[in-house]
Amino acid sequence: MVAAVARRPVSHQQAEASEFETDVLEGLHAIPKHVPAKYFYDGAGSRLFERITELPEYYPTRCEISILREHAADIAKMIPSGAALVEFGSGSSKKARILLDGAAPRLAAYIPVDICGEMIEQEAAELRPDFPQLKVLPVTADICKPFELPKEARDAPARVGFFPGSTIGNFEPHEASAFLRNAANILRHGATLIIGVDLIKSADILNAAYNDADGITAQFNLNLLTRINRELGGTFRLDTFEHHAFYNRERHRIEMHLASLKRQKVKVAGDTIDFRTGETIHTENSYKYSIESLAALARGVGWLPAGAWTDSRKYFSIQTFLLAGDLPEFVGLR
Ligand code: AVJ
Repeated sequence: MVAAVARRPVSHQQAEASEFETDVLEGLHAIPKHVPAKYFYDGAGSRLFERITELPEYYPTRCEISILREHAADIAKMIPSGAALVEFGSGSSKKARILLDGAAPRLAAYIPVDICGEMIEQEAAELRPDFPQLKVLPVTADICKPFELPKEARDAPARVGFFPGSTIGNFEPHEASAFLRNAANILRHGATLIIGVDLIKSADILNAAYNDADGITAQFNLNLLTRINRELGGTFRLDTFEHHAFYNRERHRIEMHLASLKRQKVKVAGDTIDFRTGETIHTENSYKYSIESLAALARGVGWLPAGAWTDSRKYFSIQTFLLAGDLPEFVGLR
């Protein structure tokens, strides 16, 4: 009758910290050194990202919002009556609100999905008073893995996925393809996907967007080291690392790195990490697509291009896709 092992309850916080530790140590022991970009977004990182979206050089957020506003009526036509709107990786609901302003009355439900449960619960609480008739049903899940939608969404005649912010650009192309396949499996037959994607453009404009004059993007990048110091007992000295961001034309991506200004040793979670002068930690890739290159990726996992809108300078795009036929016919087989 004696329980052999007293299981310590593992809080969500602890579980996250240990995944952070595993990923950071694995990345810092690898060649080249890297840390996944998703770890930028602690409290300070999220606030710095909000400031980035307001910078004169950082065009994506303003462009995307202007496309959503300007083409709201056309985009709304992609949302059938009675549909459930599923937002993937929903940070702030600012962009969803633009769709909800027109579509809320005919939606079965709005389902923001994010790995950070705390954030979407707060977002839902802020949304409900403004859309009192709308069922707001947050789901805490990793958008890259299978998860179940609430009954209201499963029973709806159609589901519309919304993935704004060019977040898909943080994925490697094979991961972006896996995300699109997962989205198809979750949204099922008759689904629509509305994606916001940053477009390939001149290197000057791209480089400026990630090297702002005020140095906010540098602070955002360096904050990762502050987070490692605080949460993993790191000994990074921020004045010995420098923000590097550049457009890699061959791979159509912005790369962000943190470069060590000297030869040094840094401790993280009890491990020692050696840096050569100039050696970098690769902290982010932000892939840029053309309308055609995203469509090709989507087609490969069963999504048919159904529409695309851009701003007047063709900096950013909103692209829509329809799921062709029933899933068992093709998903995973192409
Ligand atoms: C959140 C992936 C859209 O790649 O532009 C902004 C993050 N990094 N400045 C991007 C980011 C540096 C951003 N995304």
